[in-house]
Amino acid sequence: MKLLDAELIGSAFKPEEFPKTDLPEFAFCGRSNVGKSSLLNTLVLRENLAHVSSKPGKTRQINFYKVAGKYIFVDMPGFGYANVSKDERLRWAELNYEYFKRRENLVLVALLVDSRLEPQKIDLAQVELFEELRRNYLIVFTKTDKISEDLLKKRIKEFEFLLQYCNFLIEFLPFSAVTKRGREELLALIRKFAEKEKMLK
Ligand SMILES: Nc1nc2c(ncn2[C@@H]2O[C@H](COP(=O)(O)OP(=O)(O)O)[C@@H](O)[C@H]2O)c(=O)[nH]1
Ligand SMILES: [Mg+2]
Repeated sequence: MKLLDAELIGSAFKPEEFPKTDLPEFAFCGRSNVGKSSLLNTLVLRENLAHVSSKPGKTRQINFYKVAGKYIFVDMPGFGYANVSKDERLRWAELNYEYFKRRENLVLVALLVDSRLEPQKIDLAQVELFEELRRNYLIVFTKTDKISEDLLKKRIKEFEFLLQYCNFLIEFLPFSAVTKRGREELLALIRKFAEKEKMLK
């Protein structure tokens, strides 16, 4: 397994702060505590690229990383944390919308969902946004080391049923930061989408 070098190239609290880049971009999003920081660290094999925190809902800004000199990985702020004000929630929703609407080099979004939970409304709202904005996305099931293979199959079926008419869904990907399940598959998908983007340019 290779260690990828990663460098923070920008943080944005508002759209004007999005960095200008010309590399293919990949965004990672999901509810607070879903395992996003752990997944990002597993992908680049770093201990602390994205801060793994025990306090959910702390990161409000969008963080942009240049990875392996070839990609931009974007760490979106976690959502769905109960203990935030209405103002904060609105601010998050606007930043989230503007990001997915505006980013020209964004080629693929990974929406992380906790494999232990039934499909959540707030995650399905993100799916609707990606469909509306015509963004390719995959659903990553996190923490699969915590559930049985039978439950995982059932979970995937539930999502398959709900998302059967979606046009921009690429695939469902089981993942675990503990066993590193799904890491190679996710990196392969990222390479594939980056190549495709290069050929289109
Ligand atoms: N068992 C297990 N725990 C995980 C996994 N990924 C994250 N966690 C734990 O879930 C909690 C939240 O993880 P974190 O990556 O900070 O989530 P974030 O808020 O989405 O960035 C932490 O206690 C992690 O150790 C996983 O794949 N398996
Ligand atoms: Mg985090």
